[in-house]
Amino acid sequence: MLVCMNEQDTAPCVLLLGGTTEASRMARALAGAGVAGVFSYAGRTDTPLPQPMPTRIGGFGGVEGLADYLRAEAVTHVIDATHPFAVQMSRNAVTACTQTGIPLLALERPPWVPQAGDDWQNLPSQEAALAALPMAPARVFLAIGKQGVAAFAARPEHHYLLRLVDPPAAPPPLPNAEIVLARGPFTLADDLALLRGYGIELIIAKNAGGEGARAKLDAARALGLRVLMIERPTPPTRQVAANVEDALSWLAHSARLGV
Ligand code: 3Y8
Ligand code: NAP
Repeated sequence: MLVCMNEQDTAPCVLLLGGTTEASRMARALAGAGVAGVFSYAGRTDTPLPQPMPTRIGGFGGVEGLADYLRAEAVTHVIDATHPFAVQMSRNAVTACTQTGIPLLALERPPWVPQAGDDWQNLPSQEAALAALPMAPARVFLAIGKQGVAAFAARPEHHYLLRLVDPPAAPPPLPNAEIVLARGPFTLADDLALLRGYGIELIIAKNAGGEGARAKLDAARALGLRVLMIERPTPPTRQVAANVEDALSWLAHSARLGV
């Protein structure tokens, strides 16, 4: 799918690495500004949100695959708007853009910080969150998606509520688990009802930041529930913008300079 104009054309052509609320907002801004480009999903979900720009789905095949893609598609700029926990993609983007000399910008949202009334325990990893579970059986909202669930089979005594985007291919290896299928962004009313409805006593969450997943934290505060908050992995060093407007300015400035 050759979306970018041929090499003679100097107009920018952006590869937008997506999968977050900010990426969807960035796609609308690029399409609105008439900027050529490709939106990229990893293919983690069955029916990802349609985007207002040409879209590719699936991995690139590591750093080399991404570098080959950038050259073959004559991409002029990469904007990495992936999730803060999608750290492998972000690392590959830094390496491939360094190899190809293509400018890269990360569109990164700040982490959530606890507010008055929050009862958080910050943990460096999912394994640490597992170890921090109470000894006595508890009703736990495991709000980390599907990729990390299997590890909690080590603590089968708890009752888990899982929120997944798609139905799992097989039942999770947890004897006491219930599944709700929902695609965010979520609202406070929905998450209050969910926590009350399932009698949740404890939440395990990733420090994703942004607005799409924060409702459960506001609901936890209102209900006085403890949150085991998994801190995000350290991203690679790269240029970062915190919002779409700054990303558009970066693109305009960088394109004018012809870099
Ligand atoms: C495939 C694209 C948009 C993007 C919306 C955001 C908000 C809703 C909240 C909870 C937490 C979780 C999870 C979550 C949220 C947004 C955003 C965000 C968290 C979609 C999407 C893709 C994915 C992948 C999916 C992961 C999972 C993580 C569920 C689309 C809907 C838990 C992360 O079933 C699976 O395999 C799900 C896998 C990676 C984490 C995991 O490890 O399981 N996101 N989520 C992207 C791709 O293929 O490239 O299908 O439309 C996007 C969104 N998910 O445009 O509005 O921006 O963060 N996604 C977390 O943050 O904790 C849910 O339930 O409270
Ligand atoms: P990851 O662990 O960082 O990446 C693993 C591999 O998945 C990458 O090396 C790449 O494969 C492929 N990949 C990841 N994002 C891609 C993208 N946008 N386009 C094309 N290929 C991609 O990623 P992840 O944590 O599984 O996240 C996958 C997707 O879900 C991302 O789009 C992310 O933004 C979204 N998401 C993730 C979370 C989360 O909690 N992790 C939350 C919300 C949304 P190759 O090496 O083959 O190129």
